[in-house]
Amino acid sequence: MSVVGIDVGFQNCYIAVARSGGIETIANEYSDRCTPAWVSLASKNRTIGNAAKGQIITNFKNTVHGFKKFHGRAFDDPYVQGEKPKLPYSLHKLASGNTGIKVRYLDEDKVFTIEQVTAMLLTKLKETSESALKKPVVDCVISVPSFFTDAERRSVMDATQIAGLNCLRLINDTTAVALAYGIYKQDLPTPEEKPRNVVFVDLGHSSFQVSISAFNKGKLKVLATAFDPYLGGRNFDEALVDNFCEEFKARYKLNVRENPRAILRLSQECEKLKKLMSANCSDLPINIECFMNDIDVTGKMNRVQFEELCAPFLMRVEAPLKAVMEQSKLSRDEIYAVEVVGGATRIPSIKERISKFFGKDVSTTLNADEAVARGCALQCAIMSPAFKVREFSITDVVPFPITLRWKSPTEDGVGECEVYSKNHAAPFSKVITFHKKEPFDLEAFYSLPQELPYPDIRIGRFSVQNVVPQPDGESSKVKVKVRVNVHGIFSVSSASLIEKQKGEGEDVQMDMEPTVQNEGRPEDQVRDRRSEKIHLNFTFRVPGEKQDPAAGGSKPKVKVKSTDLPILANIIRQLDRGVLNDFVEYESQMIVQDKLEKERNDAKNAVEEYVYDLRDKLCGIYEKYTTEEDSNRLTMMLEDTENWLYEEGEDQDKQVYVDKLEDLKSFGQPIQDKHREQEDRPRAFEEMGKKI
Ligand code: ATP
Ligand code: K
Ligand code: MG
Repeated sequence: MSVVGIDVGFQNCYIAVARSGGIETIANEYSDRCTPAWVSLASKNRTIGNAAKGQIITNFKNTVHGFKKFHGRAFDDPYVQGEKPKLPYSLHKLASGNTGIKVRYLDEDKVFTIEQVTAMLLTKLKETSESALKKPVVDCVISVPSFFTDAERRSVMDATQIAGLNCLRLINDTTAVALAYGIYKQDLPTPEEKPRNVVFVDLGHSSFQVSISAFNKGKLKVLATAFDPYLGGRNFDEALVDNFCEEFKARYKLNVRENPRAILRLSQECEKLKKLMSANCSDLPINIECFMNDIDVTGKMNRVQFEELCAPFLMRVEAPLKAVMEQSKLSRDEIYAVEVVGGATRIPSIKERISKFFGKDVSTTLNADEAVARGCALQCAIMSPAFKVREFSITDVVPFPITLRWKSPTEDGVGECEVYSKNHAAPFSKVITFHKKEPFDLEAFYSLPQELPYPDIRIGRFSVQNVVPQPDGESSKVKVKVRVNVHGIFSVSSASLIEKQKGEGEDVQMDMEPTVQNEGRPEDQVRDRRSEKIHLNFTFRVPGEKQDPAAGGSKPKVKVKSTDLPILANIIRQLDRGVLNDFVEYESQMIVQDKLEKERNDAKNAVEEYVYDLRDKLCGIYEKYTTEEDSNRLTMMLEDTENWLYEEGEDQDKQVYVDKLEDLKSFGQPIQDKHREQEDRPRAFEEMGKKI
């Protein structure tokens, strides 16, 4: 069983695995521990990661990046509409209203859903893990931003399924970092002592996340999270790009905005400049040769100018810090440390602002790039039965409060109840009791629109079916279980109809107001899914008494029968399940296609290599093992083959190359054999000499 943690960043992905030695971040085939979140589609195959990034200039229309935040988003979403003009590839409105990506693939126009695109990236990350671990990888833990909503999380989960992964947990970025921080600490307070409160800050390429966790031995509890989902390193790059676009327009009369390739090159150079400015205060140059219309451009900037240019973004750092402190109700001196991760926290002015706000230096004890992936791998190891890891329980929070709404005969025709408040512990499940005579719908939505990262507050409609009145015509008691699961995804997970058994029992109050009942400690939900079974015997509330779900004992027990009720879920923006299965199939076809294309290319390269190698040797070490005539004939053949490779041989089936190589070898091999024989002879004599 594999133990793999994956940080799928907006820009950079990292993989950590558990091996006998501990948690290790692994490198891809380019010996790079970072795999860019890039996918490039072409007429014969896909390239993903580093190789895809290399296609950006030559194949920019079909090279996709910056797609992480299209998960779960409507095409009409303001964020999506705002991104559209900035992207070199095309977005497409899917029939479902979701955001799709339109590219040329296998010489056809193709639209991929965002789940498919992320699945392509995950396929690459899966393969990288498999070649490092030398075994199949299925189980994994993947990180998402803490502000990801239900729709976004479900969409990422579907992507993992398309890629053939079994995601044991979607874990919030900052929670993964907290785990990576806490699990190795030997000096955490005991459960009875006051917890150690640590702030975690992650500023990546696209977003800013802050959380506070309280640590005791063997556990961490997230107290609060806050974020700016639209603040990240990319804002700083964009500010630089804007600046130089204007400057180049004035100085060189170039309209850079109209040229997507030029914009892409300028972005890359601006990002480099930004990074250099983190280490250097003085003027730094930007030089791009043959930028547009054969013109070379140059520019420069220093840190003071950069900070001025980016002041509007720097100003946004404080709000989430303030929010997280207010929510946690902690004072600054109750904060033990402020740990920062994420590439963009390397900007000195960002660090300064954070440290000024908390009145203490920020700590960089964690690896800024790899901590999220390491935390994911640790969580995966904890959840995997194959690994023995120190027990460490995590209680996370619900970032956005969730409300249920239903039709009700009383009040204004609707009933409503907030089932999860802000920062409610998660995972967690609750049982809500309804009194109904017929099937009913529960509409789930986010209660605070202003806090959500997008305007659509809906989560989904859950229809509780097969509800019937009691034999005496009265309403039936329906117990509905709602939960936020280990991935942070909400659902109405089960429902049951409770029937009193004839002739027995007390007169039980059937109030019209639903009652909410918490089930178990949140930790139990992670460890033991069985605890979610609805028990057959309930202790009902007797009129006039205070409700106490835990109490039993002296109260009269009523014999009841519980019947599971089917629930029909209609989830906002969720991929159709049938379509999802088709995508699983299609992804494996694309994997096969990529593999075949790779084999075809390898076969072609083998011919080319053989040509060069043999030609060299014919005028070198093979010279004395062949006649001049044979050698000339063969050299001609090699030259013909080389020309063929550039002409009709450029794009042939694998078998054609294999045959070609065989053909050449039938001439080359005898010479090679003679050479080897001759080489081996003196050695054979030596051996013989030793024996004698
Ligand atoms: P997200 O967390 O938003 O999904 P991500 O995880 O891909 O994004 P990171 O890898 O944490 O992002 O950070 C990438 C960002 O950090 C980029 O904007 C990059 O330019 C920036 N960055 C990296 N090193 C430096 C540096 N030395 N100075 C300034 N910025 C840097
Ligand atoms: K990352
Ligand atoms: Mg990140």
